[in-house]
Amino acid sequence: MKRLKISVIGAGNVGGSLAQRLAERELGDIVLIDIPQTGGMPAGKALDLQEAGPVEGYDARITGSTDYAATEGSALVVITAGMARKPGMSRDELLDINAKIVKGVAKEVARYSPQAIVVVVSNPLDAMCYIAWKASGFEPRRVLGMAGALDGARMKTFIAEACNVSVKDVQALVLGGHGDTMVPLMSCATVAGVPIKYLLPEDKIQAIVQRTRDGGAEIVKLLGNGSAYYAPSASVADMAEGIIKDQKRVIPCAVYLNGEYGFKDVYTGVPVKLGAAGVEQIMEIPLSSQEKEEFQRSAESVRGLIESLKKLGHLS
Ligand code: NAI
Ligand code: 2OP
Repeated sequence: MKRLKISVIGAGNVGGSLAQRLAERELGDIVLIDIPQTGGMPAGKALDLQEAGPVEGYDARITGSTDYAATEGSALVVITAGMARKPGMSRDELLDINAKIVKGVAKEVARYSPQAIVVVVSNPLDAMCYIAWKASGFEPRRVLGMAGALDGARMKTFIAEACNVSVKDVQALVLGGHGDTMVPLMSCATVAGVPIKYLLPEDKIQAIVQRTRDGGAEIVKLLGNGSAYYAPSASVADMAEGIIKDQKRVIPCAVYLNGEYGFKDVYTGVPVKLGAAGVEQIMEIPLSSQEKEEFQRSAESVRGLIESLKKLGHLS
């Protein structure tokens, strides 16, 4: 069977770590792309990963380049290009600089891989999905963003720790934008199907909600330079596997809403079914009035960023 091509744009921390995970899962041949100013860096990382193949036992052709021609005919493209936040910086402060980068990248993706499915990682995530969608001209089901998988993984980690149980038995769901207003849905959190409200007191539950919202900032502060990449790359790898293997995985992702949950013309995080066609179904779940209010606030904050993109001239 012919191996599919997966291109990762931005060969930095997330991009490099993601290329390793994709190779280890043998999801296809991998192309790492970065800007010409990085010289041989993408090719160097690619060769290093290729040489790990005989040790790890994976078969994948991994190449790196600063020329988008190498990405031609990709089935899947992951955009990790852009600046990461520094301590004290919010994701939203990356808006202007990363909008320019993501717009340019999305145009190259559309030029060389017109049939690709695009997974956006660059921040601020939901607004960058919107700009990638517009700049690519692709239908919305082929442009989605990674956030809920990561935020949910953080929430599961904190629940497992608080309950002293295996992470394998924890289920959790985070809706909304990938920012301070995200909505960790404690009503959907369970340990092996047992609702979390029967296992933890309210103050512990609220502490988990807040730590989930602050999850990215907690890592930024600890690292001192740059942001998280191991859990982000693992989250993208799960989405990539769901798409490449047509697994029909249900994973929360940032997707274009056209009436679902009462929102129109905005990208934000909701549970979706992922398969070979990209976003194959948006799942609408009932929410309490408080959850609805929080979700509304989160979607409105993404809408505010999209308005800023318009004012800055990125969406004209
Ligand atoms: P990084 O700084 O390690 O890597 C970014 C790479 O992008 C650099 O190698 C840079 O040269 C490259 N780049 C810049 N402009 C480019 C262009 N026009 N074309 C191709 N490559 C370009 O940053 P890191 O840690 O890999 O993060 C990347 C982005 O992902 C950031 O915006 C970060 O905030 C975001 N992120 C989002 C997450 C999410 O949950 N959605 C999780 C983690 C990171
Ligand atoms: C995170 O949540 C930086 O958005 C990234 O770690």
